[in-house]
Amino acid sequence: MTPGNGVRHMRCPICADDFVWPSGDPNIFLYDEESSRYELFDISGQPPMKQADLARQGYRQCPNPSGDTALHYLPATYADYGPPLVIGLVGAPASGKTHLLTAMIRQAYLSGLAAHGVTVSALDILRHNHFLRQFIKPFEKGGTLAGTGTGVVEAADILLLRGPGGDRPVTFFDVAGEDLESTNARNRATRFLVGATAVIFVHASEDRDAAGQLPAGENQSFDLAVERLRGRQIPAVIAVTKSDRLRFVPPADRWLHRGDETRVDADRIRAESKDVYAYLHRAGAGASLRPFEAFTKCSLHFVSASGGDAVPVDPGDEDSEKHFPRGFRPTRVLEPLVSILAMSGLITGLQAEKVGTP
Ligand SMILES: Nc1nc2c(ncn2[C@@H]2O[C@H](COP(=O)(O)OP(=O)(O)O)[C@@H](O)[C@H]2O)c(=O)[nH]1
Ligand SMILES: [Mg+2]
Ligand SMILES: [Zn+2]
Repeated sequence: MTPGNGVRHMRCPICADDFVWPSGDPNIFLYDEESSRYELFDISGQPPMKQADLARQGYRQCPNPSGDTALHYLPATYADYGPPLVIGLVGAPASGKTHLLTAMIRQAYLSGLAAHGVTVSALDILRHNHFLRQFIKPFEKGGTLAGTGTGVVEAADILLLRGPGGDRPVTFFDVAGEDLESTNARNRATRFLVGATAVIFVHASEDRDAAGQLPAGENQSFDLAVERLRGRQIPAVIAVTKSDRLRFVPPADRWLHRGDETRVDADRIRAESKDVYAYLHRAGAGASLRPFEAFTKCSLHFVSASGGDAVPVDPGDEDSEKHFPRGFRPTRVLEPLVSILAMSGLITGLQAEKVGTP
């Protein structure tokens, strides 16, 4: 990535354009809370310690050479680390993507990856604070999270993960399921797929429609993403979320009872993948298995973001707002991320190298 002359080509996670990173340019943007604006500062006059500190809080404006995206900013230190990871969530509307991502980032932040030698911090501090306020805090209070509006093109969060395989920026995308099902080629919301280095395919177990029926056997969001990613050998995982509904159903119950794993074991991940595969196959959700057929490295996981179904705030009124009165009990939400980190080389070792292989 960094040739001898120090020039570093980067791909912007937001607009997916490639450009030469302006390393050494002392002009960085700092966000001013009062005016809610990014303001340009020349930090070259500052002593080195202060420069480093300002850079950590600062931003660079993406030049977006193809000129197809509204003004956007990246953390000023984005290019100071190893190859960035860009992880996108793909799944039908209301499949549970936002709850899963929230539970996953929250737990990763609470040192949930420490057993794997991985630490987590916010790389884009503004973005992370927004994610914290918008999703993690309401989640902790037991509220249901707002649906993701269509047309979201920004990343949900940009973190710095430090692991045995190096320190790497990790950007997460969580767009609306409706956008993922759109066949409009000009739909910007799914452009993150161009720059994605890994995908979490999210399938909701036992989601029934208004008539109480299980959905028909297709999965348009998966199909469209698989088609667009065809030929790019990136790691993929299939997360069967809302698995709390399967807590009395073998063999899902056995996996859910294990809780978080403390080490990467390729055979165990393969065994869980087989069980999830069999579950989806039996449930008539063969269409949700397409990522497994399309990607050479793929693992499958039972997860639950909330630990149970949301119930109406007013028990007498099915249509009232819903919440989780006993709070959240996320189960195995980090396993899909751990698999991706192993398949991406951030978690290392003989076992990690075998994750996702048949
Ligand atoms: N039982 C159960 N319900 C969930 C879980 N995660 C999300 N839900 C419910 O599924 C609905 C859609 O979730 P959301 O994350 O907004 O889906 P998205 O549209 O894919 O982002 C919400 O009403 C949640 O209450 C879970 O792990 N278990
Ligand atoms: Mg959502
Ligand atoms: Zn950009």
